[in-house]
Amino acid sequence: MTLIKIPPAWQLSENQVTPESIFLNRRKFLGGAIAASLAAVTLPLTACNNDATPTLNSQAAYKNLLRNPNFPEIERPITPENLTSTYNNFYEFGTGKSVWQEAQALPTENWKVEITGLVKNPRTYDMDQLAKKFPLEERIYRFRCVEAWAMVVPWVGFPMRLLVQDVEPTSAAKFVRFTSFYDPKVTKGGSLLGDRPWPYTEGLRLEEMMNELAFFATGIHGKPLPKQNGAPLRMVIPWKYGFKGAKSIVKIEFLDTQPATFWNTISSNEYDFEANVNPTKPHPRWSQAQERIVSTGASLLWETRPTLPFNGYGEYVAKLYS
Ligand SMILES: Nc1nc2c(c(=O)[nH]1)N[C@H]1C(S)=C(S)[C@@H](COP(=O)(O)O)O[C@H]1N2
Ligand SMILES: [Mo]
Repeated sequence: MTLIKIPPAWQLSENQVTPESIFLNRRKFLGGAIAASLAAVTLPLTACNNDATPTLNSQAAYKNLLRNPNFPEIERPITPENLTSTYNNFYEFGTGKSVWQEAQALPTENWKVEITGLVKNPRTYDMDQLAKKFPLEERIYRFRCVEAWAMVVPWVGFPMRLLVQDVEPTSAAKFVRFTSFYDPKVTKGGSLLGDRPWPYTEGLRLEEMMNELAFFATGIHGKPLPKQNGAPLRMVIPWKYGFKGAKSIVKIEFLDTQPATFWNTISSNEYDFEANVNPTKPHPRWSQAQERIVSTGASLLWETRPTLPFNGYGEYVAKLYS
């Protein structure tokens, strides 16, 4: 009935597997991969479009989610929902970490995302169209803010590469700019920072956007994204610092030159365009060698761990920078 009933071969483990069942699911995956790939050949893929597909904002789209077994639990526990939803950066709504209440002002109904620039098929998607086109999957990713705090987040969404293939960039496209929602009547925290280059924008090289890890999230913890986490659509680039992951995206533009971005424009020596997680490259005002795992209680008491190059994702992305 839903778009996620006929998974590709690699989408076999169930949502919300417990740590103990991970090994079982991996074995099931190895054993089932061949059968599933045969099934993928014989089953009509158009089955995805038959019934009324639940909207990305609705709870129903998040039933029976399939966790991508390439991104299962990692060596760190998943950050609990009460922390991912209350410890945030969203400067449109305020400068502190407790912006979740202010962020409830974000109007996520009838959301549209415009894809424009150097593409053969410019489009404006609403969230239903995105839901029909791109099957949702769950991925557990490390998350590392440039401020040296870290989480482990179970995102739900789809790989950016699928959207790129849908709009077909021309050969002139080399960069992509992502723009967040901004309306000073709503995003009232924006002015607290003084004069800033709003709206929030971020950018990637097209090759980075095409990498397997680059992800659009519509959900978290098996549910639609809360507004404070960037509903209804946000970027997740797990090998880069968190500021590269713009929230509440309204526009995606394919460009031939590197775009100016929010933090890079404000302070280019502190927030470079590339912004890959790198323990050996300190921020001008603090070391990046260690990170603090977001927990309850005083942040000074949080567990620290060594920062991993590319946030632990070198096997996927180091080739982009060699
Ligand atoms: N539009 C917008 N996107 C944003 C930000 C922001 O202030 N505005 N903050 C960034 C930073 S610095 C981080 S660390 C992450 C935080 O995401 P989270 O609150 O979901 O953990 O969002 C990023 N995306
Ligand atoms: Mo951040």
